[in-house]
Amino acid sequence: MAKLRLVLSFIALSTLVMSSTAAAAHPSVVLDPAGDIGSTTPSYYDIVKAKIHATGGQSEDYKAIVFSMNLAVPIPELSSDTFFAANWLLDTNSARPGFEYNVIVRWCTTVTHPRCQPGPAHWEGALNDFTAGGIQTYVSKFEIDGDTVQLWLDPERIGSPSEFNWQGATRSRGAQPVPEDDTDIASFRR
Ligand SMILES: [Ca+2]
Repeated sequence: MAKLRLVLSFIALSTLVMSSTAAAAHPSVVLDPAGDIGSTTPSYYDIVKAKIHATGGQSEDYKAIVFSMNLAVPIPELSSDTFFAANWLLDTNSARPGFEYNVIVRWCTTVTHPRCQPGPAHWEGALNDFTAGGIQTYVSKFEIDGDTVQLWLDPERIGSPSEFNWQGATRSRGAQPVPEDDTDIASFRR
């Protein structure tokens, strides 16, 4: 009887380990050095870590791909003439050159970025689809908390890829050709 209990608890433990692995769903993390930005660039543009992971693997209650970024310092209160963007550039189609999507969390006005939503300076989430001529749509679920920026995206909005390569970047101007900081290319699989 003692032996049977042991076997049963082993099965229970294995099940637990397996389900927690499934819930983790292959997070893709890339670390970036602090202090690798221009000397006059504020430190909140300095990426120290960027990550992509999937949620909803077990319950399917809310299935999302979560994009997050950690900056060297907390983002302070920003003025209306400041532009800040966290970008996650996605290469979902290796047969097509360049990135297919840009996932964006930004602080903007229509003055600092022509495609920003109208009104006073604000945070917004956006998705740029380069495969559709750069069509931009907005993303409603995002969060800025101190030095951390996060956005939750429905995978269907980027063609439900099971894997892709990606790169994190920060920008201080809309469509800034050379970002203030960027990460190495990483791979995500869900
Ligand atoms: Ca950095």
